[in-house]
Amino acid sequence: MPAEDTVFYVLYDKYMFWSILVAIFTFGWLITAILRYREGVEPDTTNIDHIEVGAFPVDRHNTRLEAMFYIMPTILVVWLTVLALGSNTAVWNPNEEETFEININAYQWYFEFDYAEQLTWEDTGTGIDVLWDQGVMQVDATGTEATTVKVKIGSDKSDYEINNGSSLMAITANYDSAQHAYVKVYDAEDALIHTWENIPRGHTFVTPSDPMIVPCDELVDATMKSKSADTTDTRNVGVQHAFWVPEWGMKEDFVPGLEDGTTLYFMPDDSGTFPIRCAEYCGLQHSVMTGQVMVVAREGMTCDYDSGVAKSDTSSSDSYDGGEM
Ligand SMILES: [Cu+2]
Repeated sequence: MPAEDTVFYVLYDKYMFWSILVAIFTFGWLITAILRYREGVEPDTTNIDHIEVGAFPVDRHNTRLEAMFYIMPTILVVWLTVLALGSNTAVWNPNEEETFEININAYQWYFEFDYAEQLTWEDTGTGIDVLWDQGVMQVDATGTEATTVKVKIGSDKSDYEINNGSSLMAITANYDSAQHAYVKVYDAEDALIHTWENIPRGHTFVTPSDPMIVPCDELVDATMKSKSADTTDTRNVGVQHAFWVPEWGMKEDFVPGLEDGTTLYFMPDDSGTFPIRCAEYCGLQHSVMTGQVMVVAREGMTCDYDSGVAKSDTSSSDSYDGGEM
């Protein structure tokens, strides 16, 4: 979701369109008047009794034209208001039935991502496919550079060797979808080339070591609360923070003491990793309160904004594509 795709960027384009139209008209008229009434050019006064500098020519006024001076700008302002309110509606009133819910908690000085819904995701386009079936894990890495497979299920970790261009089968009977699990595939240089991960409901990630992982093409409904690291004193509720993803032009405050928290909706459409910053001064280590948001494809899906694959049709950006003026 680059910032150019957000409703407010689209709104900016629409305002720019109408501003340019008004500017062409206004400056066109201005230049015409300058040329027509410049010094040395005798104005055509055949139908005018007298012209006085600084006074409206009441002898020969045009009621229709004067009314237009009021009506046209009024219509334009009303139209721009409708456009602006439309963007607000898209941002604040999404269809709540089909959202990916996540809780974002801010502490001094880190973010915590608490999963209200399960998410199983896998890298796409790497040529590797991870499958789990009845406790058997299968890594199909045919024709790739894969050499090592690291598996984590709950707190158990194990490593497997894999020959170039082959696949791997392993019995991992204790896997169940309620546990945090991942399969990471590395090449001979120890570079991570493929990830499969299951994030169960109730799992938490903490910055800066973990990213916030969200699915693409789904409306993410984030509930944001500021909490105190000191849980022994319930009166201690935390301080102001703000969750900011600069590349998306998106920001929301964490307000201490607000019981239901604040809400942020966003729909990422391109996979990738984007930096998060705290945008509200929150104490001595405010500057290191950073993190990353990772947009991934759910297992078996791809992030393909243009063709609409896996795209929810209740998305807020649907009714605001850039083509519409
Ligand atoms: Cu902060």
